[in-house]
Amino acid sequence: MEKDGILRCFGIVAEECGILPVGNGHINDTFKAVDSRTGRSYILQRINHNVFRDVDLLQENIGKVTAHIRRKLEASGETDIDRKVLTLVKRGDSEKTYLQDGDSYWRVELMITDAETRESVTQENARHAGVAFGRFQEMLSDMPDVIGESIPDFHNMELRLLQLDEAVKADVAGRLGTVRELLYELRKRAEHACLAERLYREGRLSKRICHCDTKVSNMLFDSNGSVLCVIDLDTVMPSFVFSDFGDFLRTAANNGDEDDRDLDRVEFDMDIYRAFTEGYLEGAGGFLTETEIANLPYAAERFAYMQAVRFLTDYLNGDTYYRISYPDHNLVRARAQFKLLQSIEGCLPEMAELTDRLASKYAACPPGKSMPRM
Ligand code: GN1
Ligand code: MG
Repeated sequence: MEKDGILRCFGIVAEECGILPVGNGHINDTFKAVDSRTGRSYILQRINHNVFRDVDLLQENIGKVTAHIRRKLEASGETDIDRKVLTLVKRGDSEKTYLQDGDSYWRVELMITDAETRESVTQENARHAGVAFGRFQEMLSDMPDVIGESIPDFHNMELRLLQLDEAVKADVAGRLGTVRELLYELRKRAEHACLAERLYREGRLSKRICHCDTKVSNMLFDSNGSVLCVIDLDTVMPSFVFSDFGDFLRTAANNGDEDDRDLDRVEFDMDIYRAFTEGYLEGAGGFLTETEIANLPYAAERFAYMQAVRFLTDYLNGDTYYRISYPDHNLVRARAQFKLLQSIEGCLPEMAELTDRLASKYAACPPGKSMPRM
């Protein structure tokens, strides 16, 4: 079916020639369309079914999460709610919020109007991002519905390490010889990297509903610089709060690029850490436990480490997951993430001291005060 036909199934009338590609996502294909009768704008997306294998679960998750956030915003007297939470459009003929057409899966959302994105991170927008992602987790912390994992074991560190071991054993691309030193360094840190999984097994850490793809490009800003809305809810799933805290810093607090060959540029930026942590603790309010707050510096380590492991695994597997631009791209990425990890390790005492200080200012449950919630 053509895209205008897909839209008609969602009750929207648009000319095929006016349905234009937008955004720069790597996973789904995204288009903008305007309903010629009402003038209202919509986002049409083809969902990448190879990454998100259970589209029914995916769409149910997003439906539950957005409905819960909408109820919270209404209860707190917010106005302009259609710009502050995503709205999925239902099909005309069913309660479903997606349509399968042959091999493709499609969904439609209301387009959020007069919104801007930011591609680079400053101290100011890092603080705004912290508030937005902290508040996002906080709003979902009492959601009664259960939601599933749209990518099973997505942020499971123990499984990521098993996948690395398998890739090493198979060495299908014959690349093991070039990565031995990096492998040795990563394995030395494996036990520490799995701290969250251990705390969870011991009943000292809970899973919450997290965004799991926190980056500055996944937020929409109002023209005055404040955050309107958190977007890209495909990976929203139960995880440790560390997912959202750590993965944001992995991208935002790196002075170099994710795939920088010049490792001298790859340094952890403590000013971004301070601004983001301050915002995050303010946004999260009182729901975080002592264990969660005390391990926020670990969250930053965990995600630089996890990404080094994932890139190295893909390199050994012959580049089957991440899109690459040149033959050793995944190795360059893995080395850059490892350099970021080393830089974070050097900052840990300062991060711990700062986090404690900010927690006593913003969080209802600062480290030292016991408020177990397991
Ligand atoms: C992928 O495609 P993008 O940039 O949103 C990956 C993340 C990684 C990231 C590394 C579904 O995200 O987990 O951190 O690449 N998403 C998926 O650049 O695997
Ligand atoms: Mg994404």
